[in-house]
Amino acid sequence: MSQQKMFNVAVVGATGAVGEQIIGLLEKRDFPIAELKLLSSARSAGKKVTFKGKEYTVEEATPESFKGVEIALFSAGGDVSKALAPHAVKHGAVCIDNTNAYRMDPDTPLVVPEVNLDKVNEHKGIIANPNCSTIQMVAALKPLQDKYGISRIIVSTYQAVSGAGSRAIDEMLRQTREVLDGNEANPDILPVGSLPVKHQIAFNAIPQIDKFQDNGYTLEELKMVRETKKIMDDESIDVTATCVRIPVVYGHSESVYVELKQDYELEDVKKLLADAPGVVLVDDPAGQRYPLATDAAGKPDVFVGRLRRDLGHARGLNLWIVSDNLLKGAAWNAVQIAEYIAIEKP
Ligand code: NAP
Ligand code: 3JN
Repeated sequence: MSQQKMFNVAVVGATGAVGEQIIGLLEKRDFPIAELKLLSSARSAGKKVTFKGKEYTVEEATPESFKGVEIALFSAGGDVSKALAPHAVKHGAVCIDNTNAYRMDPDTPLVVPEVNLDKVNEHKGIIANPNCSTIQMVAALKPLQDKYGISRIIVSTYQAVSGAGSRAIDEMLRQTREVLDGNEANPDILPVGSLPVKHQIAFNAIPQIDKFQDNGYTLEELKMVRETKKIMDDESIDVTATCVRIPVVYGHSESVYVELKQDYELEDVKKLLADAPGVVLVDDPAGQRYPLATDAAGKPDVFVGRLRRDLGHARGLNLWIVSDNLLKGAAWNAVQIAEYIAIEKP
């Protein structure tokens, strides 16, 4: 048997909510790393991070940081990816980008391994990781698309604050304490939008994730629409989304209605999902068991339940889909792609 090659790996955004999860997974999965570079902005440069018992010093990310880097995992926002990923590619690295920067670029594969892993082989230096809300939905719907075809998807999300970064987690916890103490919530971070208008997230639901677009949808909603069509490789699927932030720390939940192209039996759909890679079926109304964010947190899987036929449309199906937004929704999906490149790729 040939020896596993070891890779020089860079994590850009290493001090962030997603970056920390990426580092944790690289350690847990014993990723074949020769040298590891942990990169951030100048703010966190000098910070110490322990990886496999060894202390690493976080460095400021610059175009020169990528000399000798073979795999670079980016989660420092779209502007950083746009500014630095081309330099990483020039230095010979394959970039796995967690941001919106390249997702809809026709030359960049947008990959969810359970759906379209083969697209990785078409990359020209950058592979995009989809938005967290898209990843968990398409991972669960892919087996249905393959067996029955999908004509329409209507999704409403219930998204955890960790999706908006570590400052949003702190904000939600702080506000909760303030409100319980009888004080004002003093919102400061959410929603992340184009205006300085902020709303209370503690004990609330905010129907805005990312900036509003001219058509009345938010960018998060349009990401779901566009990315779903690209990953499922079918522009004809009608997708509409409403994305809502709720006061949960980890785990996005989604109410998803799909219209299938062919008739289905509910029991067949359950079996299909129970057997699907990366998907766990939790669907036991009699036992009051269904996917919950608190159960999904910390796990790599996509949990699906509450399966029921639509009462008006015979080929309509309702599902409840839950996953840890920082794991399958970001870090784990990226590390799965990195493992394919480093270990499995022919
Ligand atoms: P976060 O907790 O706020 O962390 C941001 C990270 O980016 C920090 O490490 C920060 O370093 C670094 N950074 C900021 N500006 C930088 C710069 N100019 N140069 C280099 N590094 C810089 O945010 P997060 O939740 O981890 O999310 C980070 C990004 O990942 C998001 O903006 C988004 O694009 C992407 N994301 C994707 C998904 C998904 O759905 N796949 C989900 C969440 C996030 P400092 O410590 O120095 O500030
Ligand atoms: O809000 C969430 O739950 C997911 C957020 C994702 C996100 C946050 C800031 C910038 C993204 C993303 O992955 O689409 C971006 C971005 O890259 O534009």
